[in-house]
Amino acid sequence: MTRRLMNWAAAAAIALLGWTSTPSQAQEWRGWNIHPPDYPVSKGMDRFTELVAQRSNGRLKLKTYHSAQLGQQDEAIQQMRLGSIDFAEFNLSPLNNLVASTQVLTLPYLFRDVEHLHRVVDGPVGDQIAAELEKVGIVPLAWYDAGARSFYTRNKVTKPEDLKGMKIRVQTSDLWIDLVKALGANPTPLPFGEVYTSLQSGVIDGAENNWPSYESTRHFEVAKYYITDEHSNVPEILAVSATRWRRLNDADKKLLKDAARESATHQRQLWAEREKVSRERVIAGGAVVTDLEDRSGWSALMKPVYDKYAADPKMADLVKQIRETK
Ligand code: BDP
Repeated sequence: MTRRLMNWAAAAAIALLGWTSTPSQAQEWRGWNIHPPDYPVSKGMDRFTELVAQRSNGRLKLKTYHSAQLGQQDEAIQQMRLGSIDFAEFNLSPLNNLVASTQVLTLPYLFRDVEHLHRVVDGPVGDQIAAELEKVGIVPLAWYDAGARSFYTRNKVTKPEDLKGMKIRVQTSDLWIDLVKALGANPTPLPFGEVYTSLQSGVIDGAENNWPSYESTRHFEVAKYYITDEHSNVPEILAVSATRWRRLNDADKKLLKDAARESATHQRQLWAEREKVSRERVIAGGAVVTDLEDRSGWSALMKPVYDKYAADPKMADLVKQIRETK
């Protein structure tokens, strides 16, 4: 009822504004986010919407629905392409099957450190991938941090062989399926929101994620062994729908882009802090961490993933550009 009323009010407002203002300016933009309000991504998005409201003097109204209120990630991607979600923050993995170049940033053991990742996504490689996403209706404005992803399991894992035969949850992405297969485990694609109960019931034996998500989802309660194999540093994007973007004038495009980039600076800072806090929190909550110094035994197993996803000339060139980014 409330939503119907809101829609009616928005429609009435547009009608009143008449031809002097376009609908894209009058309607409230709906933003999708999978994370709870206190998560670094959520705070970054809040900073973004505040800056946009301030700088447009309230003309551009953006509201983020946190905690997957507007659905799980795969649906949200479809909704953004159809224009029913106006902005969102996405991990690149569920975009892998849609836009091949996004796979490059998902590849295992590619980035030297977070500074290297920032230089890549904030530079020509990031711009190229963003341009390709725009063609499918998703316009990235800035890159958010998501740290390194590592495995966590119900039974203890200290080396790749221990994963053999285990059912490991992955995001919807062929690359992720092959990455987990390369380690001898059985990849099981599942929405993020179903991982906790699937771990609890034993439908899956493990999953993989960064410290903040391992903590915020409380997965550590049902899969307490975390091993810092850090197999992927796949980043995330703050994006708007192409439907909205195309209707904006250049000044508003710049306003949104600047606000998004500033929000990313904020998010990256919060991210670095939260990674440490989350690690402490899960350990206090009973998680048993195996810290790895030498990951060469893990990365050596990733050759089939590179052979399949980084072999064609375009992908090989992107990998080369990334490796050569100082
Ligand atoms: C988190 C990402 C989120 C993904 C989730 C997942 O921030 O976008 O949906 O992992 O594994 O780290 O599904």
